[in-house]
Amino acid sequence: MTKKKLKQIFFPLFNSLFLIFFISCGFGFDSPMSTFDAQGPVAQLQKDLFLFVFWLAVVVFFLVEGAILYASYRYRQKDEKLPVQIHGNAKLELMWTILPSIIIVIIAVPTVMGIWKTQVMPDEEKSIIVDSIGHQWWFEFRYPEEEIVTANELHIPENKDVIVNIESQDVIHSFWIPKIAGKIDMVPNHQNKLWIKADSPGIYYGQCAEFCGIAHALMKFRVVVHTKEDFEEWKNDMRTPPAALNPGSEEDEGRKLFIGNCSMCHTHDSYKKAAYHKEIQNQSNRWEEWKKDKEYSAIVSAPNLTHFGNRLTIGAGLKENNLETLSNWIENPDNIKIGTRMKNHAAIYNSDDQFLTSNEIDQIAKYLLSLKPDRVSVTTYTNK
Ligand code: HEC
Ligand SMILES: [Cu+2]
Repeated sequence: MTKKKLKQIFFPLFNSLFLIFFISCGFGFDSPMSTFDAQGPVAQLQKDLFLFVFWLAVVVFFLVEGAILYASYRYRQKDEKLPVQIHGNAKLELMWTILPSIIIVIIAVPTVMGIWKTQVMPDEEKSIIVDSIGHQWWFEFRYPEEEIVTANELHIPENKDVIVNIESQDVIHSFWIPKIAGKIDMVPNHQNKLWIKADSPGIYYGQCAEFCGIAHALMKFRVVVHTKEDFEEWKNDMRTPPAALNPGSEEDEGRKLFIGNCSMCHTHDSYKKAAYHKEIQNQSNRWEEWKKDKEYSAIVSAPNLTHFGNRLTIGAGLKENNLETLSNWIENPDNIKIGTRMKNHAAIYNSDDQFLTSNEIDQIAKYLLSLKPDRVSVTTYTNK
């Protein structure tokens, strides 16, 4: 091979390798969904394992590529003579069988240990138990011991083991909080378990990681990690009724409209005693309906909107929750998220005599934003 040809092959190759390297660095190892910015022991373990295998692979890459480059240069064709013709080389063959086997063992030991560590659940008595249920296209969170139910926002205290029981009430989804723990599938009729723990307070991003239909990429959630005291406050909040409304106020008008147009799908009073079991019964009835008719069943599962005024986001983690985005959503969920069951089934979009005026939409949005406990709310945290 001529020097010119060598240049033609190797320069583009090395340039693209460097480009790939710099691009991956440039995208930020601490972006909201980066697994490189581990913020809990499970994510840390997974990251350490990844880096260990990665650097080992880098070493193997340079050794093997180096040998190839060396051999192709050292033994390049110099004249017309045929090289010595050999058949097999026992020493070499033994070496390239034994060496990789050793490398595989070196990788297998910490991997299997890691699997054990993440699969063995912490002591239930000392942990927080959460049931997380995947729905097209949002996440439900239940606290069976506290009898609290909420949607698209998982609240946990810092530095405490949390056992998440994971299921689905339609298709297969996947539960993933990149900075706190790796993913596990949410499967209908089968419970998976994951334990997580977050090092410090903040707001973390979660995401469905299994293709589950048209809005799959738009199925997200937030994890609010509280200090220990704030977590107690949050639980109390979830049992406290919202502030009373002035009769005749816009919010109160919104309340009536909500009861008439939205409450057949959305529960918004789960702060009441015994509301928890009712809501779970509701959701499982809806699931039965869905199983009978997946396409057209008008009875669909919908996110619980209790204390919606305190929620950070709408559309399952898509947009910040405020008057503008919320009105936009109620006017037409398609504005924010395609394919929702709300758009497909709510009468306000599908029957000519039930459309809402923009004034009515505004009143409903104001009502939803007024839904928060009648007391000073807990600390707001920053995004991680
Ligand atoms: C036919 C059932 C149905 C009706 C009726 C309905 N919704 Fe929904 N709603 C849903 C479903 C399903 C979702 C989840 C959509 C998604 O994220 O894919 C949803 C989501 C929402 C969300 C976002 C919640 C979150 O945490 O992201 C809000 C807010 C909302 N609906 C408000 C309303 C209002 C206000 C009305 C009445 C004007 C209404 N909905 C009527 C089914 C319904
Ligand atoms: Cu999903």
